Amino acid sequence: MNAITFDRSRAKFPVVEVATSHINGVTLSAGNGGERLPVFSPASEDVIAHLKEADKAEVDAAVRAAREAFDKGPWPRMSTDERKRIMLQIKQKLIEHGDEIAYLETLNAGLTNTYVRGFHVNRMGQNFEFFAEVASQASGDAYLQTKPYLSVVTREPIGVGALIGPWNAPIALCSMKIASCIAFGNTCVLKPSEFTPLSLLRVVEIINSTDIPKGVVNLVNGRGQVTGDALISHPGVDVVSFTGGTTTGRAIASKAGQNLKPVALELGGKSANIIANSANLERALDGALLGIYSNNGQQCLAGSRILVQSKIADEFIAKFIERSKRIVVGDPMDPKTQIGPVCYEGHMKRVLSYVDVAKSEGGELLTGGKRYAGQPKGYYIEPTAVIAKSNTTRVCQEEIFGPFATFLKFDEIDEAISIANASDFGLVGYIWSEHLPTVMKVSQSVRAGTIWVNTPLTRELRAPFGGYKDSGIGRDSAQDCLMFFTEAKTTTIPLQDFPMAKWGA
Ligand code: TXE
Repeated sequence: MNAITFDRSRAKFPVVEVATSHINGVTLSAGNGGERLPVFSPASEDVIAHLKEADKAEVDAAVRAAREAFDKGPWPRMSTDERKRIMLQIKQKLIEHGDEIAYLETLNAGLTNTYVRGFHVNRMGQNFEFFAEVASQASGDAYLQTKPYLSVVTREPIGVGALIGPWNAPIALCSMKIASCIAFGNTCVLKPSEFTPLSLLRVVEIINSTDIPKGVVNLVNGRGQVTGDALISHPGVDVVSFTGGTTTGRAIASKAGQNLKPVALELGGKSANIIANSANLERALDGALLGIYSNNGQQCLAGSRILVQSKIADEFIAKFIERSKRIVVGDPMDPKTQIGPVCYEGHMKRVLSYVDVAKSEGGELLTGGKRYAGQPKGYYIEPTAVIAKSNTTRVCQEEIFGPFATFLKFDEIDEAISIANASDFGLVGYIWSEHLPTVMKVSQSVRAGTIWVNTPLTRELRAPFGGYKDSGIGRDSAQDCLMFFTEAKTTTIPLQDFPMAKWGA
């Protein structure tokens, strides 16, 4: 097998040499100087570009542009129908550039092109349409109970959003943040992950090629400790929305707390995927494989703790191993590939380190556990599964965030529920069973923000999505995003004159 290589002159779509910031409708020129970081292709380990890190002054310029667009610009003041027209224009342009955006996403994040083009690009477009609709349907409240007053509650945009995104699904997750923030009349500064700056820089350029006023959507590139920290600490920011790891989430929430800024955190998970004796085994198997291995195993909502009931456990695990071995790992640009490389070298090493952790805890490696040998370079990992000794082990408690499944067996459903809940996380829970009382018991007892019954990974945009416990604070949904990205204002008007004390008369 020949190594995959990156040749800029033969790239399918243009790839910037230096990814900079995009402020007030303009992508900054790279110029000289500044901190520059290499940007890698996880498929080939080639340096495909560099990132010029935004320092404090550059972040300040981006926040000032967003502030100006919010305080004085037309966006918060325009009619909702006009904003909706522009949001739909954004959707159309992003879809038109879908091949280019998907190419950059695959090149930089290692997600398979088939998955990104077929799913994430459409989701990105849908996010703009969905939140345009939400904003256009939003309404306030009126209270007439206290006579002679009419009190009207309206929702006003909150201001400038600092949006911090991760590397595991950059366009799908960050487009949701941008769309849900700006739909209600806010402006924003997005900071993508320093590992994956390429697709989102292009997305923000395309957004700014529509009729959207300048300064509404800005982007700064750089590391979390530098650019991210400058952004969330900036006094011109009104609200912080973050998706990423729990440790970083804690730091961001503390900082936002000091500045009294509302914060939404979508963090990690270690979700239990419960397969009961009463499951449709074939469907549960399909679902368990997708639940842990899709998106190269890097997703917060993965079903990463697979709990199988004893009567079916041996058969189920044997079939899971057999299928895992036949999954196509390889070049993420190849339409046949099912699992591409994980995003960066340090992450690959971290994921693989859990194989030794599992063994040292008395677990057994069932399949995989190594770098995939079919590619001479790149951060590929064989689809991996272990069976753990108990739920207290690290492989059952820590988010591994790669193509790495951990199995446990259980006897009674109550035991599975206890195991599911014995976790610091609470993002999602899965139950596979054809027996309604079992389904209802699990869905009512597992402490997680979303329960998937006989289905994997189904996001209903209208319904809340977010975590209990260390999986986060806040929810994404039509209503939750409206509440988060707007302030409530009560205006009270007497409907007739009323007696007033005449002080000093
Ligand atoms: O994420 P970080 P990391 C989990 C997953 C993964 C682990 C660590 O388990 O292995 O987190 O990943 C920015 N101020 N998830 O370390 O640090 C950073 O630049 C402001 C779950 O790569 O959370 C990037 O843009 N910003 C997950 C973003 O935070 C800061 C998705 C995410 O990076 C910052 C990703 C700071 N002090 C990882 N420090 C999910 N929920 O889907 C970092 N950042």
